[in-house]
Amino acid sequence: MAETMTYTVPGMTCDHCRRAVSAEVAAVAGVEGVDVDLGTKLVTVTGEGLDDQVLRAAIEEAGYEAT
Ligand SMILES: [Cu+2]
Repeated sequence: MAETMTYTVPGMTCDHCRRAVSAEVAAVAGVEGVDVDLGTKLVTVTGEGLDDQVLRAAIEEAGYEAT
């Protein structure tokens, strides 16, 4: 059963940010898709068995903070 997690990441401002966050989050186990909307600062993650703590850590690893 696919699930969706959404995070607000205010620090994302440009395409570089989008790619950095997408790459880190996409590497997390269970993640099947990542969508970054720079307008709303929303990161939407789809996949199976998603772990909130691990996803937040991946966003931080990219250099950003999920609020
Ligand atoms: Cu940027």
